[in-house]
Amino acid sequence: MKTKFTNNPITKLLKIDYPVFQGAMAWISDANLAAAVSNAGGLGIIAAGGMDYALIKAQIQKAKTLTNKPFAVNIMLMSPHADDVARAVVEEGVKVVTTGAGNPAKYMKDWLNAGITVIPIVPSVAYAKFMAKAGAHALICEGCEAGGHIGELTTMALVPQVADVVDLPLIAAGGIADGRGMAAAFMLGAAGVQIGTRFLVAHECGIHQNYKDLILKASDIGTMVTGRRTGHPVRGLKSMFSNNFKAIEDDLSVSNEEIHKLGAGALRAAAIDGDKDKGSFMAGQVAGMVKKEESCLEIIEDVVRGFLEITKL
Ligand code: TUI
Repeated sequence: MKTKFTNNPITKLLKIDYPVFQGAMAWISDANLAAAVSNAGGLGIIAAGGMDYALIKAQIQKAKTLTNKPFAVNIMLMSPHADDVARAVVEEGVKVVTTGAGNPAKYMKDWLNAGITVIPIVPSVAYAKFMAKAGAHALICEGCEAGGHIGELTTMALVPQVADVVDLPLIAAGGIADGRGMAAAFMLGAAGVQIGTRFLVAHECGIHQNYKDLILKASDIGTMVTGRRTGHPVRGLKSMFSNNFKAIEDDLSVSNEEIHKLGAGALRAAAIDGDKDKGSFMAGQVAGMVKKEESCLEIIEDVVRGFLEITKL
């Protein structure tokens, strides 16, 4: 199977076996999960969202002990620790950085000087063009089927429009959980995919079992978007938290600041405590397709096998 992707621009750029990235999920994607994905031949990504300087350094060092394969760090640009994390990846010699939820332009020079491969997540054509000009090596085009913080466009609409105007390898994200989604993404112009939600139930994913059980029993219409009013829309499982959040958000007497406070700590409550009342269980629309717990290797092999069957490569 490995030889099938020798001519793929993503596997060549990153020196990995399969052009399959594990989505960076704050409070979830740690060194253990990232290393398991990298060891399976994909690109494991440590999510620095929620981590300070000391914690991300420790996680990077841990990942180096768990895998000899390339792995990435995702820098969540809305994080108060973004500056520190941006420095930590240079100090630790991280080879690949992805960014999300904002503009990484102010870090690009340092990262490129350090020889880091930079792959920003983009939600629009304008942003894709901007990142290409800033020196990005590839782009993750994330549609609003994805879990977590999302843009306006679907993956189906975003990927081909970016492919038409940007001459960089593209990784499609949002709404992809199996080989069919991967094949569809390639038809749209992507050369790789990023998968988040399916990895939530990986054996190597250390989140609370309540979170995994909620994903396993989610239906196709099991997610909703909150936070549109604050300008930071987030997709997650329908829950006590998201329904409350939506009701308060619709109440115009409540200030944006108060709404922000509501969200604080909710990711941790979901991932670490499995708190069904207070937790924000972020997940993509494909949650309804995720039906069993598996290892990262089984997930990646199933996605790639499905892709190869459909495309007859
Ligand atoms: O970043 C994500 N997904 C995330 S981050 C996250 S942590 C969080 N916690 C609480 C509230 C909000 C977030 C959970 N999920 N995906 C990548 C992504 N990037 N989606 C959209 C964007 C994006 C949006 C605007 C990228 C660039 C951008 O630029 C605007 C600008 O000029 O700053």
